[in-house]
Amino acid sequence: MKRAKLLALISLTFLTALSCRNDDGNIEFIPARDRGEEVAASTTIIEDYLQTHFYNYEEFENPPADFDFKIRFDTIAGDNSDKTPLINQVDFKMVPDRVDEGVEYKLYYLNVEQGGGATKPEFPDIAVVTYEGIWLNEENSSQAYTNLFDSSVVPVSFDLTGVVNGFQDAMIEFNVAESIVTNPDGTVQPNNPGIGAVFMPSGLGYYVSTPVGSGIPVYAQLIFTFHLYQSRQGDQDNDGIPSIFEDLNMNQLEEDDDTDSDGLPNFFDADDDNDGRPTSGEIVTRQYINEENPTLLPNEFEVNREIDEETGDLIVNTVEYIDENGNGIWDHLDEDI
Ligand SMILES: [Ca+2]
Ligand SMILES: [Ca+2]
Ligand SMILES: [Ca+2]
Ligand SMILES: [Ca+2]
Repeated sequence: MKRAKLLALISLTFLTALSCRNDDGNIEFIPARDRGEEVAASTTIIEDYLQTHFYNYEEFENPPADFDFKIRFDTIAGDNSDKTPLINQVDFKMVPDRVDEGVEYKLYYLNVEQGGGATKPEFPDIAVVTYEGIWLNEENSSQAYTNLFDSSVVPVSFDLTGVVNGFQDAMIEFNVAESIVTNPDGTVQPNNPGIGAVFMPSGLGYYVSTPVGSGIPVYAQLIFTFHLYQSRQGDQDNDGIPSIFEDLNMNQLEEDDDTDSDGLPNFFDADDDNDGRPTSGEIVTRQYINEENPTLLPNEFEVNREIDEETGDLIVNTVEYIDENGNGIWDHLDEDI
């Protein structure tokens, strides 16, 4: 299936030039547009869409018997000219560009249902969603204005550090479903999931790094609608420290913490200080079984808690950081020990 590949973006590499053939048939490189300058253009295109479109809010208010709770957009025109435009119903937040420091986006998102579960995904977690991805094109008049490029009606898991940034930024605003019901035929259904949409400027989408064969134009703004089912904690480098703890400067970005400056951010680095001892060997992980409030050591932190499906036991997972030489630097971040 191509769907997982499409949404995924190798977020650590960014193209800075586009190649194309000139009139003589030779390959020419065109520098990518200035990311800061592109912000205003993206915002205008998205706001124009939000002003001229509405979603099926009436169906959500009074759901028909067979309603699938999918968000659908349409143009405000004709019979629908009295509909409330999206611009009056969306929220927004300011989000940093991941490439150029100082560049910021106004990221619009639509919160149709917050989600009835207790937790929200953290930005480096793994989210289970159904979704549709649409690109918005104003670059090339020979292509359609909007086009569905990717979707999944069955729930799929996405590593939020590996998808387009605007999707990550939106997902952390929603709660997971209250519960997941498994039907007799094996399909699953969420009970009270997070339901929403995000309208992302190209700089938080693919910019010029559009997936090969996807047909997404460069600089396209993207719209994703989604149902958020579940999420689980990410530990992408499997070093025993959840990725949320590896965001040392706590700026909600996984890309810019790299203790040993080896180009691998800490969340993706199994030897964070490059001293040859893996991080997993420089920390202590523990499990407490059926202890609601275990007494933790001074430098021991709760990582997560889960219920063992077979035994029903409550398991509290912890990590203890060590500073063996007492120099104030945790061993797993200390290249000297
Ligand atoms: Ca980790
Ligand atoms: Ca590193
Ligand atoms: Ca690490
Ligand atoms: Ca060390």
